[in-house]
Amino acid sequence: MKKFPEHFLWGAAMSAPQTEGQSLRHGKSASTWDYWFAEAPEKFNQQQGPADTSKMYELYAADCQRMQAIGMNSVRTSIAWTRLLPDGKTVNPAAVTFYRSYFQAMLDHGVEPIINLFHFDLPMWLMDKGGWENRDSVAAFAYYAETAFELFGDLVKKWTTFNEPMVHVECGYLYQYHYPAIVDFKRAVQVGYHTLLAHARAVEAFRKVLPAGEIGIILNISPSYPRSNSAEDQLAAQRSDLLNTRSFLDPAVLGSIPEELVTLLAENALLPVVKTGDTALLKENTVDFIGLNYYQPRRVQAPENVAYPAKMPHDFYAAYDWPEKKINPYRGWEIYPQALYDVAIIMKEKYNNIPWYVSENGMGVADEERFMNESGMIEDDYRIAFMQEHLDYLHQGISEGSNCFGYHAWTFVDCWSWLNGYRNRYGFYYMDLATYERSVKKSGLWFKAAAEKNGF
Ligand code: BGP
Repeated sequence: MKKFPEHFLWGAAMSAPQTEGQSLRHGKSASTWDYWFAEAPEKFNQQQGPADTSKMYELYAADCQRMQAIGMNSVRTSIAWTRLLPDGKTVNPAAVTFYRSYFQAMLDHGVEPIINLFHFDLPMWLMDKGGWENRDSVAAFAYYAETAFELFGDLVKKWTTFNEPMVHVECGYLYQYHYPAIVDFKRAVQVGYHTLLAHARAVEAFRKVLPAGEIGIILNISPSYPRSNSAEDQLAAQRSDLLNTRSFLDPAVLGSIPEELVTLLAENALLPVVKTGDTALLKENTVDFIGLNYYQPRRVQAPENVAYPAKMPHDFYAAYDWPEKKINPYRGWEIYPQALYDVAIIMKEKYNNIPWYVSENGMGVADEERFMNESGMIEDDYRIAFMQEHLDYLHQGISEGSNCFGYHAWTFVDCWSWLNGYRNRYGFYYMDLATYERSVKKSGLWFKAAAEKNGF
């Protein structure tokens, strides 16, 4: 039996925009997702928009019971900025009532809340002023963060600033999966830089308001594995990690942007506008812990025939189709659990063995109803195998001294996802789209047993 450390967090991750529903109601204003779905529905591979998602605004009390029923001792979700501060300044009393009752319900069911502030859902009023490209977004976010800490800090002890900040940078400003769907490397760098400053300003506010609490940031990590040992392929892998991971991880944990990244950006005329005081802000506001979302690795090789200065990140590393890769046939992503061991060792050796946890890991499955048995239960043995393999490698990293304190699956109940709607199901609970009824999957029962034994 593989035992995990004492007080290990067993849980699942979610986000406000993907689960709450009641968007644009009860005082909530529009996020870029509400706006974009109304303006350009053809972009969305789905019928359902962000309006109702999993109806947790109404169903949260029963959902907290369901969390407890599958052994979850913790959960991560986010606050919707547009619900708490619809105009960026005025607190919405309905939001305070809702979030306080929701977080209290978690606590009443023995589920520790980890509350995140931003999960891709930028307020439209801020987007209209240039969004993260406008430096005023930094102060606006810090104000929102401070307000949330003051209103909910008595209930919530563990906070995170952003979920996968690199995703809104690249999807919004390079690859056109998020609004405003622009393709401009230099603007993407500026957006990323302001996001980083906003994160540091929120940490600064946190130290004043909740000195006894803990704050972190959640980053997506896809370790880059080079095609060969050649110097060119190795450099491509290093640059991929530098741009995709170290750009946020180094400043968050070590207090500064890597020198190699500054040089690379300078050489390609991509440096953002920086102000006096920024370096000190980053240095003085490092985090207490890190959350890492891991789904799949990156396989990279040296790019060919690129003219510099670079126009896109892929001018620094090209994708490589590793012939031995194992694919999730229901979502298309590579399955490579060994990466969790590698990540554990990187955190130990390169990041001062800072406390960290797996903040998302999961297996998306399209048309999952095909695995429903006669009694209506989804028999997701593939997901059980997926989690077990990942936890195996994580356990190995922990037994070699990596300071990992938890594992959160994506996700608790099947949820709405950005451009994909409900196509890829990830939940421990299946959700019927017509009735919103939830029913536990086989993986939920497996998870309960693992959580109760603190291992498997
Ligand atoms: C992560 C996001 C989640 C969720 C998940 C699954 O990157 O933090 O919000 O969407 O990916 O992705 P998808 O639903 O596209 O399969």
